[in-house]
Amino acid sequence: MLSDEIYQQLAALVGDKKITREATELSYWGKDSTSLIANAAAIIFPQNIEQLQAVVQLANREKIALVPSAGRTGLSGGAVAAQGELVVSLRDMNSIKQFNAVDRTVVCEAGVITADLQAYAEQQGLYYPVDFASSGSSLIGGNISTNAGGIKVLKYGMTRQWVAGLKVVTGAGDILDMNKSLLKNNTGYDLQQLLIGAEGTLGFIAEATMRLTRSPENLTVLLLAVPSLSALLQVLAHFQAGMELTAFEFFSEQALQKVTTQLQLQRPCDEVGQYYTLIEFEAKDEAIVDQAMALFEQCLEQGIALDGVMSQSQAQYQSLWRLREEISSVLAQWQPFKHDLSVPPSQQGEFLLEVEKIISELAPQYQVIWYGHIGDGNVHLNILKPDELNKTDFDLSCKLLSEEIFKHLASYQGSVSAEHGIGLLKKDYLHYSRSDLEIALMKGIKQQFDPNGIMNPGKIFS
Ligand code: 2HG
Ligand code: ZN
Repeated sequence: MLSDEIYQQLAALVGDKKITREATELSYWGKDSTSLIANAAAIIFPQNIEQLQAVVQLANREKIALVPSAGRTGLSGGAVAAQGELVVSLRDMNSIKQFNAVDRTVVCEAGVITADLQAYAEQQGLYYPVDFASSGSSLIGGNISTNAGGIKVLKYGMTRQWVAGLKVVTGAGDILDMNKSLLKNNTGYDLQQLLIGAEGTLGFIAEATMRLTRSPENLTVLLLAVPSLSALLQVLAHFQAGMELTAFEFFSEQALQKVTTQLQLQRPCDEVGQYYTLIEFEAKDEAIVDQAMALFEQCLEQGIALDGVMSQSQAQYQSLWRLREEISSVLAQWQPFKHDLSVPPSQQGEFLLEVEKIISELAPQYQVIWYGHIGDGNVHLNILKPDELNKTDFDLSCKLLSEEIFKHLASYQGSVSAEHGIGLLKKDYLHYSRSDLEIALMKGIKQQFDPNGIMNPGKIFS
């Protein structure tokens, strides 16, 4: 915990109004979207990179542990101050500084909201393609620190792909300016890449140059009901062979039921599938729409799709997407135990069935909901808490289940966290996805960037 003297020194760096240790503020700012409990010493809001650097330098002198905080939408506990750390929020460093139409890049501070960057890109006639349900509150710095993925990874990749340059305050308190905006720069180790996905364990991302791209034309979705998982994967192969897709998402009948019931939405089609897929593409011209319809009809003929609907308007496009995007927030009331897994799409069929078998044998009373970005190999598994169990007992039993699931995942060389990061919640399972040598090298890298171990201690590994 911070002494009064250090607190006053911090206040002198940023101003009295930009630091607080008021209890309600601490519990709000001290955590992310997980159910972990915040135990923060104080929360500080630097206004610029010089103030941020001064805070990190003071923290090094006084050995104060820091938790970088962005939009606090994380699901792995990466931004939770669980051990009396000082939370450093980059919320106020939120200006979009410079746009370059020729390079198609924009320089923004870490606190820019993802949706604001998307809107800014649109004003320039361009597009920032990394997108997810929490884009209205997540911040670019957090997106970069977690290498956020989302619903359009199939076509556009993850956040990493859109970072052209970074300006960082390292854990040692140095400003590392790699904000170069070069597409080609083969001059040795790419240090910038180390910061992307480092979950704030190496330093603070203060500013980034983000790439923009051409705006997609007339995005359209086709929602199909499918009879089984193997049919779903055949639909994926069929569409990918036939046309370019911007997204291929899926969710189970149980997920659809929860969303339509809770939000009082219409079911999308008459037939009931075991799963549904949302296939998104750019309907640039009639020929593409005809091609999508032809592929859909072939799926019906082959019995790998049961029914479907194609969006005919922007409103219908949005209402179909809503069925997928609302799942996570609708499920929150069941306090689910979450997994964010990836195995190659070709292995998904076998993998999901084996996970279901593990759960039905070890915990048959648990309801399992599958959804996610199956087109890129990333599935979300939410295990719902039965009413009669308390959360602690439920989480404990799910941890035992998880070991079995992860042993199985490791045999596919899958990932224990496809897009949500490791944070606090997944660190016990890191070894299922990364070798001892990899973990040792990661620790060595941390030592270089953060010699006093003040940056987000205990996240990713202990
Ligand atoms: C999504 O794809 C998010 O909806 C959240 O990554 C997943 O809450 C989850 O498990
Ligand atoms: Zn997701």
